Formats: sequence, structure tokens, C-alpha cells
Amino acid sequence: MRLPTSMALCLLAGTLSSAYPAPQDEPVSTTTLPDGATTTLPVSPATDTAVASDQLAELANFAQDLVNSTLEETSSKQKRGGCTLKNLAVRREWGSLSKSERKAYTKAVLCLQSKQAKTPSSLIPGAKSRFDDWVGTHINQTLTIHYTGTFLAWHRYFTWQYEQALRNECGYTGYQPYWDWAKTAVTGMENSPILDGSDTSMSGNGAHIPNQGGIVLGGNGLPELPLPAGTGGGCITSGPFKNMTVNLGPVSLALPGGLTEANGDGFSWNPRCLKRDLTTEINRRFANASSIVHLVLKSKNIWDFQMTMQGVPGSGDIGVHGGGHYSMGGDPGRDVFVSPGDPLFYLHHGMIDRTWWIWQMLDQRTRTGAAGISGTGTFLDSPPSPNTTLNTMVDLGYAAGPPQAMRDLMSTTDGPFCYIYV
Ligand SMILES: *[C@@H]1O[C@H](CO)[C@@H](O)[C@H](O)[C@H]1NC(C)=O
Ligand SMILES: *[C@@H]1O[C@H](CO)[C@@H](O)[C@H](O)[C@H]1NC(C)=O
Ligand SMILES: *[C@@H]1O[C@H](CO)[C@@H](O)[C@H](O)[C@H]1NC(C)=O
Ligand SMILES: *[C@@H]1O[C@H](CO)[C@@H](O)[C@H](O)[C@H]1NC(C)=O
Ligand SMILES: *[C@@H]1O[C@H](CO)[C@@H](O)[C@H](O)[C@H]1NC(C)=O
Ligand SMILES: [Cu+2]
Repeated sequence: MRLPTSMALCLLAGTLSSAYPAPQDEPVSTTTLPDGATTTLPVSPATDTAVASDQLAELANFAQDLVNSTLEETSSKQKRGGCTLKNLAVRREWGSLSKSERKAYTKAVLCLQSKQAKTPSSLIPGAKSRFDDWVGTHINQTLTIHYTGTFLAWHRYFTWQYEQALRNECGYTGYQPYWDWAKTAVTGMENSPILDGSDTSMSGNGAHIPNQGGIVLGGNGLPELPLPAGTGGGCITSGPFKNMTVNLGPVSLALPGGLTEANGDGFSWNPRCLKRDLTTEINRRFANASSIVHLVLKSKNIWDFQMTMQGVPGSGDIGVHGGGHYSMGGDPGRDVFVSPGDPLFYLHHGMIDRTWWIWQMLDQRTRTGAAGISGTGTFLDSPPSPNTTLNTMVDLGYAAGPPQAMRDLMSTTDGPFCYIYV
């Protein structure tokens, strides 16, 4: 006999909050799914990255199981966004796509880069393509979407609309792939299927520039954080994006030698090549399997989760979010404002969203509701602004619409979205 979903979810919430030691080496908690199945989950993040990797796989599997069994239980009811097991989109890790699926993705990105921009050139003269509509929107809103209450939901919606544009405007039939940082931390970025520079990759490293100095983050009253330069530094040399032109920025670009570069507000046309400076050392230091599982298991509320993920400024830790961005390096990879100008951005933010989703599913009702939001509408609340709430609107400007309320962006399967990660 099947329990009504609401009752089953109560049971679920009840069992999740208490941890039972199980007869195994590591402490685990026992959890009951809506369909009555039980499962055990790790509760202490492993420092050994191989063990941490297995823990992450278990947590991701639980998140899938929870969504799948919830959708199964509610399939007969009318859900707000009509998400069912039949139309559920599955976002996958780059390396698990077939070669032709990878090519179909990069082909669609190149298509978006060849389509006319919707942003009026009177507002952003450098926005030359549909792809640039996303870059322009991100530049315009950078100081109101990072270290804010909207950070995760804004980037979830941004990435989802990008995926929709690839599908609806460029004939892509797959879904947004993601970059699993834990995998590239093990293999080295240059050797991964995402960044090996082959024609089935997202293009690879930039041309090697010898003797580059490191980069320096922080300043502006915060302690400086020196980070190493990578193994490239120049224009990318191969793969699908070899001929790509970066049109917008820079706005706040960290350069080797501790320098920074800016071109005003970044809205003017400044055509240049896509540069990368792959830095596996940064990937390993801030975004290994153990960092991810630690973030997921040790963050008890959304404030802790989003601060740990982005890194507390001045703490010396840039979190998995900074770890991914700065390990790509180059231009616009090291520019907080212009970073979506490197197509790899969307694979990185796929993983950011996946990590949030896994964390949300460990306490679904709390973490997809009002208590799943913390922060205000401005970068570290500077200047001070009202708290973000379920009613706060998220607007993607000329990239895509309509503006959505935070309440509709909190779940990947309830509201306008219908996807999971495997
Ligand atoms: C959940 O459903 C999706 C889509 O059918 C499937 O790909 C995935 O393997 C399922 N996950 C689990 C843990 O059953
Ligand atoms: C880049 O442009 C050159 C010259 O037009 C062309 O031969 C080459 O195929 C292009 N490469 C890619 C990956 O698009
Ligand atoms: C993994 O990342 C954490 C920070 O999140 C760091 O303290 C640790 O040293 C890293 N582990 C390895 C093996 O590099
Ligand atoms: C805003 O959020 C903070 C932190 O949760 C809380 O202390 C404060 O009371 C909230 N302000 C308003 C006006 O709700
Ligand atoms: C930039 O953002 C402001 C405020 O959010 C908005 O009014 C303006 O239209 C945006 N400009 C562009 C080009 O998107
Ligand atoms: Cu961003």
C-alpha cells in the first residue's frame, strides 16, 4: 500500500533529522523515500578524496531517488509546472555524453554566437550576438547577483534560459551538461574530456606563455590572496571555440603579475580571442571531491551554504565557485562580471546548481521554501538593501524572460523547471 505523498514526506522529514548509526565503517543516516524504500546516507565528509567521491555519488543518487519517487507518487495529480517522470530532463556530466552529443552541444553554442543580439546596441554596443545577450545581462547585474540572496536562484534561471535558447533557437535536443570539478581535480584539467582541446571538448588550454606571474585576489581593504598562474595563458589553440570572438569586457579582470584590467563598464565592443590559463592546482585546492561533500554535509543553513560555496571574502578560501572560475583562468574566465563570455561558464554553473540541488534534497521542504533563502539584493549587503524573499523578482534583461519570483526558482521540479542531474 502506498502512503499519500504528504504523509510520506512528513515521515521523510522526520527520519532525516535524526541520524542512526548503522553497522558500517562510516556514520550514516537512514532515510525513507516517498515510495517507502529506505536508504542510508553519509553524514561525515571524508577528507580522502576517493572516499569523498563515493559519498558524493551516494548523495546525488539519493537526490535523484527522492525526485523520481516523488514524481511517481504525484504523477496522477496536476502539478503546477506539469513536471512528470515522462518530461523530466536529465542533465549529465560532460564525460558521460557521447562524442556526437558533445558536438551537438558545442554546435548549438556556436549557433547562438552567430545569431543576432536582442540587446539594443544603444544600450550595450558590444553585444554582437544572442550569446552576448547573456554576457551583457550578467555584466549589468553583477553587483546584485553575487553574495546576495538571489545568487543561486539567479544563476539557476540564467543557465536554464541559456539551455532553452540552445534548444529553441538553435535546434539542440539535449540538455545542459555539467563540469564535475571533482573529476578534473583527479585527472588534471588538460586531460579531461571537457578541456583536452579535441573537437569533442569545450576547447582546451590557451597557448603556453612562459614565466607568468601569479594572480592576486582581494585588496580593497581585504587581505590579498595570491594564486598561481596556470599552464596556458594565451588564446585557445584548438577545438570548437578556436575562432570564437569575445566581444564584451573586461570589467574587473585579474591578470598574471598581480595586475587587473578594465575597459570601463565593459559594454563597448572590444573584440579579442578567448584566452584560458588552466590551473589544476586551483581546481585541486578549492574544488576537490572532499570540498564538495564538505560543503553539502556541513552547511546547516542556506547562509552557510552560499557563503562557503562562494568563499567568505578575506578568508583565503574562494570556495568551489571561485575554484571553478579561477581554475579556467584567462579572459574572460578571471573576470567576475564577464565570465559567461567563456562558454565553459555554463558547465561550471551546471555543477554549482547541481551541488545546490543535492543540498536542497537533503531537507527538501525547508531548503526549497522561505528558509532556503538568506541575504539581500546587494553584494554583501553593500549598499544595504532589503532582504531577498520568495517574492523577490529575478529579471534576466534582454537575454530571456519573463521575470520570475524567487518562489518559482527554488525547486528544479516544481514551478517552471523540470530537470534533475545524474
Ligand atoms: C531517476 O530518473 C531518471 C530519469 O528517468 C533516471 O535517469 C535516473 O537514473 C533515475 N535515478 C534513480 C536513482 O533512479
Ligand atoms: C577557424 O577559422 C579557420 C579560417 O576561417 C577555418 O579554416 C577553421 O576551420 C576554423 N576552425 C574552427 C574550429 O571553426
Ligand atoms: C580539498 O579542498 C579543501 C578545501 O575545500 C582543501 O582544504 C584540501 O586540502 C583539498 N584536498 C586536496 C587533496 O587537495
Ligand atoms: C533580514 O534578515 C536578517 C537575517 O536573517 C534578519 O535578522 C532581519 O530581521 C531581516 N530584516 C527584515 C526587515 O525582515
Ligand atoms: C541593466 O539593469 C538595470 C537595472 O536592473 C535595467 O533597468 C537596465 O535595463 C539593464 N540594462 C540592460 C542593457 O540590460
Ligand atoms: Cu555570476
